[in-house]
Amino acid sequence: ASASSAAATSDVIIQMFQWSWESVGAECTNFIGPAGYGYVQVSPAQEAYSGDEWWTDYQSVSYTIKNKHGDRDEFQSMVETCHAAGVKVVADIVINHMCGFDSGTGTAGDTFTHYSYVDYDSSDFHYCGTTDDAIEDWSNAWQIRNCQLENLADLNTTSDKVRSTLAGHLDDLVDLGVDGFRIDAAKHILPSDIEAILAEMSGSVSYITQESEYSTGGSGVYPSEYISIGQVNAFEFAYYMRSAFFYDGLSAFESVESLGWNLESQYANTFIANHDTERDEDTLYYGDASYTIAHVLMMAHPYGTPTVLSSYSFTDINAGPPNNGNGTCSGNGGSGDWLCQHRYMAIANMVPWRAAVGSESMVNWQMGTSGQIAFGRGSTGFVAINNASSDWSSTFTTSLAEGTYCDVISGASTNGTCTGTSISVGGDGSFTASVPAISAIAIYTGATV
Ligand code: LM2
Ligand code: CA
Repeated sequence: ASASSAAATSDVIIQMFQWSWESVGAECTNFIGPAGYGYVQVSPAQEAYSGDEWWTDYQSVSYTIKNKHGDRDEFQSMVETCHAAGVKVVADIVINHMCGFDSGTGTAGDTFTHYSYVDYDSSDFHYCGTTDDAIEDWSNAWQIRNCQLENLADLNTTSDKVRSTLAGHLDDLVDLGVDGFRIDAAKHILPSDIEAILAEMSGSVSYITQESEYSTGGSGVYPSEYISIGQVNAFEFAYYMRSAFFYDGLSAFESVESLGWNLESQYANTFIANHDTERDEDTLYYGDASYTIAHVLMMAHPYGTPTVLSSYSFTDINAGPPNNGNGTCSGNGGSGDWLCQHRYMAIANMVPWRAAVGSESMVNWQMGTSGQIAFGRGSTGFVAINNASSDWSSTFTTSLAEGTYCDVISGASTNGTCTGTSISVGGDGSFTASVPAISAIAIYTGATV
C-alpha cells in the first residue's frame, strides 16, 4: 500500500492565469510540486500597457521583463522556486502584435504611440489595406496573418529586424530559465515566420503550445499548419466537451478517432476552458456542474496533453485578478475569489493517476446511460464518470489485479489509509460500486489500501 507514486513524470500543465510571480513560486512549493504537476504556464512577462484589466498583458510596449505580475528578479526567482519543486515553466509570449491604443505608458515606464515603441517604428508593422487595417474576412488566411486583430498593431514578422528582436526576447526568457512557450495569437502569424524566429534563437525550449483556434464555421487557417512547431491548443476538443456534457452524451470518447478531430493526439494540447473561453459560452466554465468531471475525463483519456486553468471568479469579464494578483488557495480549493482549480481533489488526484497509466491503452469500455462511461488504462487505472443526475450503481469489469483500491476522487490514500471510498476488486477484475450523480470514481495501482 502506498501514497501516490510521485516518481512517474506528469505532462499536466496548469495555466496560472494572472497569478503574480511571487504567488506562482509559493504555490509551486506548497502544492503544485508535491502534487506532481509537470508545468505551470504563467501570464505574459513583458512590459505591457498599464491598466487594471487582465487583457492589458496582450498589449506589449517593450520586452523589458516588468509588469503588474512582477519584475525581472521576481520572475527569475519564481522560475528557480518552481524548478526546485520539480515544476517546469511555460511563458506566454506575445509576438504577433503590440498595442491597440493610440498612446500610453507601459508597466516599466516606457511611453508609446501606435506604431512607435522602444524597439519598433512604423516600418516594422503590417498595413494590410482594409478599413482600419482590420481582419474583415475570417476565411482569408492572408488577412488573418497580415491585418490587425482587435486593432493591435500587427508586427511584420517576415522582416529580419522584427524576427531578430523577437528572438532576442525569447532568448532572454530562456536565460531566465523558462522551459516552454505558449505562443499567443499563433493563428495570426505565418508558421514559417514562427519557425524563422525560433531558428534565430541561440537557446531553445522543450515544450511549445500554440493558440490557433479552430472554428467549425470555416476559417482560412488550420491548426495542422502549426504541428511542425509544437502542440496546438485543441479548441475543437474543448468545444466538444461542452456539447458532450450538456447534450450529446459521452459515448464518442470510446474512440475519439470517430470524431475526426483536426489534431492527432500527439499534437493536441487539450483543455476544458482557457481565460478567453471561460468568458464566453463556447466551453464549460467554473460555474457549470460538470466542470470538474469533464477534467477527470480529459485527464483519464489518452487523447492529448491536458492544461488545467487556475483562475478567479468574475462578474465583469474585463476585471483583473483579486488580491492584487497574489493567488491564494486553501485546502482543496480557492480562497477569496481565487478558484485554485488545480487544487480540486478530483483534479489534483488525477495527476498521479495519469502519470501512472502513462501510455497504456484504453480497455474495458463500459456504459450505463449515455452520460455514464467507465474505462481502464491497461492494468494500472480505472475510472467511472457519471454525468447523470442520479447515482450509477453497477458491477464494473477492469483489468486491475485483485485488491483493495482507494477512490482518489473522494479522497486519497496516505500511508495505506484511504480517506475516500475503498473499492474491492475481485480475482476476476470486477467490482461493484455506486458512482454518485455528477461525479466519478478513479482507482489505480498507486493508491491501494
Ligand atoms: C489571444 N489569442 O490569440 C489571447 O488569448 C486573447 O486573450 C487576446 O485578446 C488576443 N489574442 C490578443 O492577444 C485579449 C482580449 C481582448 C483585448 C486584447 C488586447 O480578449 O478583449 O482587446 O486582449 O488587450 C482589448 C479590447 C478591444 C480593443 C483592444 C485594443 O477589449 O476592444 O480593440 O484591446 O485596444 C479595439
Ligand atoms: Ca500577424
